[in-house]
Amino acid sequence: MQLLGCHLLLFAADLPGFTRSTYSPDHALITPESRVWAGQPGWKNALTAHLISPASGASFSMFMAHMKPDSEAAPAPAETVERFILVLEGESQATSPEGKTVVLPTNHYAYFPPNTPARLRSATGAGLLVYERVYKAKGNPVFLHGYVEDSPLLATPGETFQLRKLLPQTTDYDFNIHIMDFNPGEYLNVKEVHYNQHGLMLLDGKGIYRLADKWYPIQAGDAIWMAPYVVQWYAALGTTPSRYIINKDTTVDPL
Ligand code: UGY
Ligand code: MN
Repeated sequence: MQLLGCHLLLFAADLPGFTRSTYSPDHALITPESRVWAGQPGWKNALTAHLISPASGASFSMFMAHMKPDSEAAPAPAETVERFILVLEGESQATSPEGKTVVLPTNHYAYFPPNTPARLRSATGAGLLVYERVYKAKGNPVFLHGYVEDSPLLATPGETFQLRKLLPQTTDYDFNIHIMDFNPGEYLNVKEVHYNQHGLMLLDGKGIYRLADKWYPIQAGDAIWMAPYVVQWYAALGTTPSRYIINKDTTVDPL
């Protein structure tokens, strides 16, 4: 039976020793079967899986957090570290610096500036994608939160994808979080090369990601690390739209 092609395709992901994950100095693909869950100081009743961190040459960390019922996260570990979270499943709650409870269901996000009294917990359990980095600007970023779909679509001259930026585009914030939507068949017009680094997670759909001189089939749940200047390009394929989340440091002078 397993000699039939369709069976081989179905079982490929479960083959002992098989993974699509790959790492090179300028990019990495981290697929779900490669996530390693562990405890992390400050995360009570929660497990985290780091996908990208300074250990891979990045200037930021990107990790998943599995918050069990009645869990909480201490503030980001150093006073200079800022944190962004997107709720992938379940519901978490933040306490604003003013002490107000902010409910964060799936597809809601929150930004915690460095050294904030704002707190994060989950009463009933939640799955999060978390970005952390050392704050590099000299502004006054504040705690904020929102629902992804409420964020307005922005102009993308020359491109067909739809773009949302979840953080304010002011010099108070030294990075932004982009949500990019593609219909099947749409692709990046610019074959990008730039100084910014990216940590990406494909939230929906499937397609082909070009990184340097390699083309990777990817699907929802896959994460990608892009070092500065790596050639990057995406084409959405299949029958359903693609959505990805990606971080980008923007207001920091590359010098
Ligand atoms: O803004 C960006 O750099 C973004 N378009 N990059 C990407 O999607 N790989
Ligand atoms: Mn880019």
